[in-house]
Amino acid sequence: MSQYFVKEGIKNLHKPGERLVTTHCCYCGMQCGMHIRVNEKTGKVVGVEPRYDWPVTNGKMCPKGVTAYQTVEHDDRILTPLIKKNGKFIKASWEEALDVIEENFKKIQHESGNDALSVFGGVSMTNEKCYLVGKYARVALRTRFIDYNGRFCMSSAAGGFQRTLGIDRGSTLPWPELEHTDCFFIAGSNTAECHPTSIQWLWKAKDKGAKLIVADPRETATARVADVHLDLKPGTDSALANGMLHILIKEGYVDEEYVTKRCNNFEDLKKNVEKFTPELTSKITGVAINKLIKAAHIYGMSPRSVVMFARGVEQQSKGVDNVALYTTMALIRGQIGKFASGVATFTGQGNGQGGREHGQKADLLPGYRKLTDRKAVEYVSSVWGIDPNEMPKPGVSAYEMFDEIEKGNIRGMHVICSNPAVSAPNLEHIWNGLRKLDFLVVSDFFLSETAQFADVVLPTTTWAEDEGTTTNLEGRVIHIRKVRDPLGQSKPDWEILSLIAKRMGRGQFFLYNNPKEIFEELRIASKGGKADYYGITWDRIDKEDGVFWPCPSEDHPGTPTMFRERFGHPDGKANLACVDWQEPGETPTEEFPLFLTTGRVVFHYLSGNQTRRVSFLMEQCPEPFAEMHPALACQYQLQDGDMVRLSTPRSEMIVKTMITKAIRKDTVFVPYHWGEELAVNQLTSDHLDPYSRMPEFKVCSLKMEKMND
Ligand SMILES: Nc1nc2c(c(=O)[nH]1)N[C@H]1C(S)=C(S)[C@@H](COP(=O)(O)OP(=O)(O)OC[C@H]3O[C@@H](n4cnc5c(=O)[nH]c(N)nc54)[C@H](O)[C@@H]3O)O[C@H]1N2
Ligand SMILES: Nc1nc2c(c(=O)[nH]1)N[C@H]1C(S)=C(S)[C@@H](COP(=O)(O)OP(=O)(O)OC[C@H]3O[C@@H](n4cnc5c(=O)[nH]c(N)nc54)[C@H](O)[C@@H]3O)O[C@H]1N2
Ligand code: SF4
Ligand SMILES: [Mo]
Repeated sequence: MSQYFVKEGIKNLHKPGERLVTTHCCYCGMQCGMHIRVNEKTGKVVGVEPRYDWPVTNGKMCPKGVTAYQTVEHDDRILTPLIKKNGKFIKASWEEALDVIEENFKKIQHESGNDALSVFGGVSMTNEKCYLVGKYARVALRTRFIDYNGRFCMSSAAGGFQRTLGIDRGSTLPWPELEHTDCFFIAGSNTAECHPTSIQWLWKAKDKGAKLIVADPRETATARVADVHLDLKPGTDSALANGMLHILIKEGYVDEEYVTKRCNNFEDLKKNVEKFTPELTSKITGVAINKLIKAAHIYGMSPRSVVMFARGVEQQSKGVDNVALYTTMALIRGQIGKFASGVATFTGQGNGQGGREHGQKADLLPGYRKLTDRKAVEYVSSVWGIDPNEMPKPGVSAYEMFDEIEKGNIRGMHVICSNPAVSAPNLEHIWNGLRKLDFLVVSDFFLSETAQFADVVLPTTTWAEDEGTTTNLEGRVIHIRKVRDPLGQSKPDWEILSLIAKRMGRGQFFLYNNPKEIFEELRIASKGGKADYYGITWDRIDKEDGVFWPCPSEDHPGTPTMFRERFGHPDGKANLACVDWQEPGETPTEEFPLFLTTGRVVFHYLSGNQTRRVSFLMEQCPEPFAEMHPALACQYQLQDGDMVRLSTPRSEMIVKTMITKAIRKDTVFVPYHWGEELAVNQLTSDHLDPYSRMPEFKVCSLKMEKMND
């Protein structure tokens, strides 16, 4: 078979002189199926067609997905390594760039020890690459300091699922079953803008009479069509979930048999939620009592329900508690492990699920093994061929690596597939850290805001120039295909890491000829772990429309529905969450009287380093804005489009106002897809969840002032 795979039966999409390559979108966790159009003569990527026979997305795509192909051949692509000399980037050969990296990495480690180097990874990469980033840090650089952008994204969901269910798989059910769900309880997810192609499942279910409850301080497009919109104050999800649990228990909606057989802590839970009467819950959350009661009744009465959430509840200093409590709502209704029901977080990045399982996290090894578990260290060391005593200890979380830079403990960093100069909180601290580093390497295909700080920039390939697998938001491992050869001198990340490993004298551990060989090693490294990929092969993925982990052997069918019989804790039971509501890290004060919350718009992706280069998307949404209610605008004498200064205890920025009734009167929302003076992360706080170490991007206190003309 040629290296370019085309599924049969799509001949009608073919244009003369072109071939179609079947793959998936590079952006969000939906991983929509698509065919990329390639001009046969030039080998260039020229367009895209949706893939109608992909069972998760059925030919649906969003504005980012249909323009993603434009980034591949984009004029801004970095096509050679760049070395900074006298403050300017100079084009260089790979040998020159690797010489500089080897010299500086070795110098820093010689002077300050192995842990003076660090790695900041990302999960827009395939499983093969994410796996290799973890191995690169621990085996090639031999440092304990590695973490990744998923810390900003999925870590509270991971923590909440581990605590309650014992295994963190983003969804306990496959997406197409959602069509048969009777009730969706969606908290802190702007589904229509951030996972747009999920909406088809909601519509299908709604056509059959399904009910929709949405908890969000904003009336998002999804909240607008909800049966109940719980318009809570930012940072009050634990109170809301406890309040819902209170009503569900009081009104007899508990599945007693399921709870007795499959859950721990029910008596404690009853005591814990006792005080969360509708009155108290309403007082804390600001949601009207009748809405709370209506939502609980609709949810409680539905035979098949799904509790879903996203960063709105997770990017808080109590994010793990929030996730554990919302998951508990699904547990007491006996919904997990059954058809068309369960619990799911909307995984953010394309490989946000797979990328958090294979060792990019400061404390994790492949297959979700813990670095603090001696047996796990011994097993993975044996796969890697190193002495277990050589395995570095756990490091610190993504944001906390910048504290280590400030203290002088970390002196060098390799950023691979992330743009923290835009996307990390409290940017002043991040910018200072990036400036303070003695040596910074950035691997990217576009010169990001972070790359501007670098000493060496390494040109990587886009997702269309390499092959591999990702794991979508359902937990389904899927195939990303190579569409064209690497542009210019760019190289896939796995090859770059192997080259640096060789320069560091560790090349013998990185002898790969292609990504498939890495996947074969990953299968073994994950074998027996919670996220077991051992039974998954690339062939199976193609034949079976993806394979769901855990899949411990090649004759195992994979696991579309999690927890049918047992949960992931040693006793096989789920742990119901008993936690109180606590205030967010920062609350409004006299000087900063409003809430600021941040997030996304449909037209841009994360730090915007990719989508800000696509003209259609920039035409639709060229700049950030401060979304606020007309009543708030009136109080500040603001018209739509007026400029306002937004300040928090850390910093300030100036943006345009966008007036809409679709937000609480005490809350201002700003999207975060822009850099430098337009970066809202200048304002966000450095409060971290104590368990997941996830930053509180969703809540801080805000002062607003009208700018004089
Ligand atoms: N268009 C687009 N789609 C994307 C992305 C993108 O950048 N752009 N990024 C992808 C990634 S990596 C991620 S992580 C996901 C994120 O997907 P989402 O989490 O859906 O997106 P956000 O905009 O971050 O936040 C979701 C909602 O949380 C609400 N919210 C704010 N504060 C609170 C609160 O205290 N409680 C509750 N209950 N809700 C609150 C906001 O009003 C917002 O509507 O999207 C993925 N998809
Ligand atoms: N205020 C605020 N801040 C937030 C959030 C929020 O809601 N509010 N959300 C947080 C969340 S959920 C997330 S996920 C983070 C994401 O934040 P970032 O990690 O900054 O996300 P991206 O913009 O995707 O950055 C990825 C970079 O890697 C490059 N890239 C893409 N693919 C590859 C590849 O295969 N290899 C290499 N080497 N490079 C590649 C892209 O060009 C881009 O520059 O932002 C977080 N920051
Ligand atoms: S929904 Fe997500 S995966 Fe699908 S086209 Fe849009 S950005 Fe791509
Ligand atoms: Mo994310």
